[in-house]
Amino acid sequence: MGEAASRVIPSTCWECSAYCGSLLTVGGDGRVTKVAPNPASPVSRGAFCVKGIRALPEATYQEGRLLHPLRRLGERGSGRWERVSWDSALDEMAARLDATRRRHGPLSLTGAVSGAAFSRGPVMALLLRSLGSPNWMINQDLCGGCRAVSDRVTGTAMTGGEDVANAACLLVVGRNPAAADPPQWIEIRRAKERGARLVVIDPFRTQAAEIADLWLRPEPGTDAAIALAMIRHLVETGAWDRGFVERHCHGFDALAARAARYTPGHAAALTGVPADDIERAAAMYADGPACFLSGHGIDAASNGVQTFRAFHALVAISGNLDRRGGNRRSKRPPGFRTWMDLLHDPRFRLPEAVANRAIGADRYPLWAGPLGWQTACHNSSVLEAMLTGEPYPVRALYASGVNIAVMYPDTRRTLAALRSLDFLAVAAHTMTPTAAQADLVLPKTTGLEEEEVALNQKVPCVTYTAAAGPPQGEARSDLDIAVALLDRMRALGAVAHEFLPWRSRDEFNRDLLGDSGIALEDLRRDGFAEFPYALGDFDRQVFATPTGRVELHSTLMERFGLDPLPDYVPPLDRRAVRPDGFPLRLQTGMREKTYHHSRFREQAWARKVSPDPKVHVHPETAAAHGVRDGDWVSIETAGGRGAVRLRAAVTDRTLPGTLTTGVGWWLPERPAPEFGALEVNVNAALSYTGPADPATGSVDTGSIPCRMRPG
Ligand SMILES: Nc1nc2c(c(=O)[nH]1)N[C@H]1C(S)=C(S)[C@@H](COP(=O)(O)OP(=O)(O)OC[C@H]3O[C@@H](n4cnc5c(=O)[nH]c(N)nc54)[C@H](O)[C@@H]3O)O[C@H]1N2
Ligand SMILES: Nc1nc2c(c(=O)[nH]1)N[C@H]1C(S)=C(S)[C@@H](COP(=O)(O)OP(=O)(O)OC[C@H]3O[C@@H](n4cnc5c(=O)[nH]c(N)nc54)[C@H](O)[C@@H]3O)O[C@H]1N2
Ligand code: SF4
Ligand SMILES: [Mo]
Repeated sequence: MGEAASRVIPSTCWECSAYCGSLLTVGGDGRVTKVAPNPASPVSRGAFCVKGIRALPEATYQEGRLLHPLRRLGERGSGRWERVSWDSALDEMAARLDATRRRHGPLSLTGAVSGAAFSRGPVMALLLRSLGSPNWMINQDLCGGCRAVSDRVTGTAMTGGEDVANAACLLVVGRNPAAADPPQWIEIRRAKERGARLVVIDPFRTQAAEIADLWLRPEPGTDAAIALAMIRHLVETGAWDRGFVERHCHGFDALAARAARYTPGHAAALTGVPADDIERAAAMYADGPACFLSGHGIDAASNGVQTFRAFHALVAISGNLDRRGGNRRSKRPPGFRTWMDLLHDPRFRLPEAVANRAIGADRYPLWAGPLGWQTACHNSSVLEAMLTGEPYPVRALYASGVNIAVMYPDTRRTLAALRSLDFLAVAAHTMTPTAAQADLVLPKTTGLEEEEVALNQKVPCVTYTAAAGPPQGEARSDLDIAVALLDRMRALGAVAHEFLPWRSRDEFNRDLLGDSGIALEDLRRDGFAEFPYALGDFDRQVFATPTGRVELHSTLMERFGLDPLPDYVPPLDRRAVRPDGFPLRLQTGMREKTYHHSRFREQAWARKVSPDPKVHVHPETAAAHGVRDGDWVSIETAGGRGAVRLRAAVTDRTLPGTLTTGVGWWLPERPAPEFGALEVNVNAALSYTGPADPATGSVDTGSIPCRMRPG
C-alpha cells in the first residue's frame, strides 16, 4: 500500500455536467486518496467543487455503499434483503424479464436512466432495443429537454457552446452558475473583470444578479415576452445581422411580424420588468459579440420550448451564432461518435413499426420515439401505462443511475407505479427510495471506477474519466451488467436484435473514438484531447433542419401542428383562473453547492453544511402567513397529491408571493422504504400530469400555484 507506490492520474469528474478536469492520487492498493483540480483542463481550467473533491471519494469508499447484489425478501419495499451472487442476480433478472416479455410482449419492458449525457444512456437504450423495446425513460423532460428540442428544430445546435471568455456581453437567463457550474461562474467573473457587460434575467437575486450591470427581474415563466421584445428592438433599430439572416435564416419576416406585437410596454405589462430595462438589455446584447447562457429556470416548463425558441432566434438574428464571443455550435473531430449518435445510428434502429410505438411518440413526436431528440419515451405516460395498462402494459423496469422516486414529480404516483410492476431492478450506489422498491438491487461502479470517453459540449475537446482503481466490492459498470444480461437473454431466445456489439468498456470507448485520430492511450495520459475546429463554417457544418437554414419559422414545429414561430405562452399560474386557495407560487430546483440532486444525502459533512430542505420566502409573504425565519412550513400545490415540509428562509432574494426551493431531499436515516421522501421531498407535492409543453411533454417545475401554512 505504501506512499511510495502512489501515482497521480488525470481524469474528469462526472458528478455534474461541468465535467471538471481532475488529478487523482491513487495509492498502491488502487484506492484514490486525493482528488484535486487539473489546471491543464481546457474545460475547467483549474476550477473544481466540493462535490468532486469530497463527495465522490466518500460515495466510493463510504460504509453503507452497496457492494453486492441484493435480492428482495418479503413484500416489495419491506426493507429485507438477502445477498446473492452476480450469477444468480443476473439469472433471475433474465428469467423475470423473459417471463414478462413472453406474457405481455417486448414493449412491456422499459428502462430508466438520466439520458445521453453519460454512456449509461445509450447502453440502456440499446439494451432495451436489443430486447425489442423502444421504451426507455430519461430525466430530460425535467431538465434540459426544452432547450434541446428548440435548439434542434431551430437548427442552432449550440447548447453548451458559450464563449464566455471572448464575449463583450453576457446574457444569463434562468441560470445560477455560482451553485450549478463553478467553472462557468469563475469564467463569468473573469469576463466581468476584463470589462464584459453582464445582463441577468432571473426572478431570484442570485450571486450573478448581484454583480450584474443590469438585472431584469421578471415574474417567473414570462421570459419569452422579454426575448421577443428584444428581437423587436433589434429589428426596429437595424441591429440585426442582415448578412447572416439573408444567407442562413428561414422565416425572418414572419418572426419580425410576430415580435412586432411585443412592444417594450406590452412586454413590461406581461413580465413586470420596466420597459426601459428591456430596451437597455436589448441594446447591451446588440453591442456584441454577445453570449447567451441559459439554464433550468426557463426549461422544464409547459411553455419551455417556446421560451427557448425566442432566445435562440435572438441569438441567430443578432449574428452571435458560431461567432467568437457568441454561442459556438457543437463541434467534433471528424470520425468521432457521440453517445447521441449511437441513439440515431442506422445500425441500431428498430423496425419503424416498433420504434413508432414508443410511449408518447404519438403525442410528442419531437420528443419520444424515432424522430425524438434522444428517441426516449414520455415518462409520465409510461408511469400511466404501468398503472393502467394503457396504451399497453408496461410491466418491468430496469433503472440505473437515477432516483426516480425522488426526482420525478408526484412521488406517490411514481411509488405506486413502481409497486405495481411485475419486476423492478435498480442499479445504484446506495439504498435510495427507488432502489428500496426493487426486486433486485445491483451495485454500481462510481466515477472513480469506470473509464469514460466523452465529447465535451462546452469546450471543443474529448474528455476522459479514468478507472482509477478496481471497483469496491462487486460493483459493476452499466455496460458490464448489460452485456452479461444480454448473454443470458440470448440463451433464453429473448434477444430480438444484436444492438449492443461491445463486450467491454475498452471496445466501446475505442468505437466512439473511431477514426478521429484521438487514441485512448493519449486520453489516458492527458485526461483530455483538444481538437481543431472552425467557427462560422456554415457551408461545411450545415444546419440540420428541413430547409438547411436556421429556422426562425420552424417547418418541423409546423409539420407537427405546433406554432412555428416563437411566442409568449403564459406560465401555468396565469393561464387559467387561479384555483381557489392557492394564492402563492412555487419555484423548485434551486441547486445547492453540497448536493447533486438527491445524491450525497447520506454524507455527514454535506448534511452539516446543508441540514434541511429550505424554502425562500419573502418577508412580506412570511409576515402575512405568520412564518418566521427557520420555521417549518407545509406547502401544497394545486393539482398536487400531498404536502411537503420545508424550513423557511425569510429573504427578499425571492419575489413577494413566490416560494423558491430546491429539489432532491430524502433522509437516508429515516425508515425504509420511503426514507422521508413523502415528507421533505418537494416532488411529493407536485403533479406529473398537469399541463405539458406540446413539443416535449414537460410539465412545470415552477410557476405552480401553491399555499403555505406554518407547521
Ligand atoms: N451543485 C449542484 N450543481 C448542479 C446540479 C446539482 O444538483 N447540484 N445539477 C446539475 C443539473 S442536472 C442541472 S440541469 C443544472 C441546472 O443548473 P441551472 O441551469 O443553473 O439551474 P438552477 O441552478 O436551477 O438555476 C435556475 C435559475 O433560474 C431561476 N429561475 C427560476 N424560474 C425562472 C424563470 O421563470 N425565469 C428566469 N429567467 N429565471 C428563473 C432561478 O431563480 C435560478 O436562479 O445544474 C447542474 N449542476
Ligand atoms: N421538481 C423538480 N424535479 C426535478 C428537477 C427540478 O428542478 N425540480 N430537476 C430535474 C433535473 S434537472 C434532473 S437532471 C433530474 C435528476 O434526477 P436523477 O438523475 O434521478 O438525480 P440524482 O439524484 O442525480 O440520481 C442519480 C442516482 O444515480 C446514482 N448514480 C450516481 N452516479 C452514478 C453513476 O455513475 N452510475 C450509476 N449507474 N448511477 C449513479 C446515485 O446513487 C443516485 O441515486 O431531476 C429532475 N427533477
Ligand atoms: S462542478 Fe464539482 S461536481 Fe461538477 S464536475 Fe466539477 S468538480 Fe465535479
Ligand atoms: Mo438536470
